[in-house]
Amino acid sequence: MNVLKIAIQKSGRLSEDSLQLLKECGIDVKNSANKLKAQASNFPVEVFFLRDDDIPEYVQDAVADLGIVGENVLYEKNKQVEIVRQLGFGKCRLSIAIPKADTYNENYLQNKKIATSYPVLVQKFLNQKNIIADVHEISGSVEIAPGIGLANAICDLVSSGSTLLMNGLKEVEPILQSQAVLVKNQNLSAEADAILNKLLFRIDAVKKANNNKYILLNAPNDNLEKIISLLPGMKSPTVLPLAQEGWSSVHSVVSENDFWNIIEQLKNAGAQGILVVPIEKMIL
Ligand code: PRT
Ligand code: ZN
Repeated sequence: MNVLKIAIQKSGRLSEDSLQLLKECGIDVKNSANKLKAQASNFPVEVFFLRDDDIPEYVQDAVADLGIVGENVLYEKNKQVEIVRQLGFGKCRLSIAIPKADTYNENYLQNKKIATSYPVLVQKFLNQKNIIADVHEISGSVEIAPGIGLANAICDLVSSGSTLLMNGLKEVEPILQSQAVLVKNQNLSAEADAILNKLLFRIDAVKKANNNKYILLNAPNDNLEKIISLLPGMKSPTVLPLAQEGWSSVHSVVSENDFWNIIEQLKNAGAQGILVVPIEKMIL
């Protein structure tokens, strides 16, 4: 074995982000529409293009060493694989939804019929809540089930909520938060594990870079200490004198999460000419 086999979704909501992640890791994969697999030209991986539902089983059975799949599919299929990273894309939630006009309470689902493509996860939720209900598995267009009298409620993936809205439904109970994850076979060879570690090093650098911004600003020297205290940076900020006396240029890294908050505080502390630029890779 000298290549790591990675299964990703062939065509669907996770395909583009999965290929983009590999690309940002410097792995060049050509995705042509009818191909089942493709070998990267500059890294020892081979990419398999599959239906997302099949990925957990293929990774469990070592047809592929790794896979990228939504947590919703992973937990529904319940296969023996190990999650190695959450990837931060494909975010959605699996939720119970009911007709808009109905009032929801904890007894609502009792003895009702629930349509879903996720019978295992729905049954688990019902068991936890001690609710007896009829779980009706359908494979697509779950949201139309109440409207055509097939079910009283549904359980489906939601991201913006507009599909529910358009079908006269409302979300009443999220039962699972989901995002795409990287999973691995539980018995990887030492050789495969070594390639995986190289890949994870790159994925972590890309994820960190995406979660951070490089910031440059001009600071009056009188307020330099205050401004530096707002910018912890990787070690500490870089401070360079400006040509104009009494001013310095300060460079640092800020996290996407507290970005706007920090910018406001920096402005209040007298910072000017603030530039914020994306970071491509970040290695600590
Ligand atoms: O052909 P294949 O089996 O590979 O693809 P698929 O049709 O089963 O899956 P696909 O491409 O639709 O979704 C792949 C994965 O993307 C899912 O398993 C989730 O992990 C993730 N994901 C993220 C979503 C959504 N967001 C999402 N909104 N998957 C589906 N939806 C659907 C949902 O089912 C509903 O129909 O979008 C609609 C709701 O969207 P909003 O924005 O209107 O709320
Ligand atoms: Zn699918």
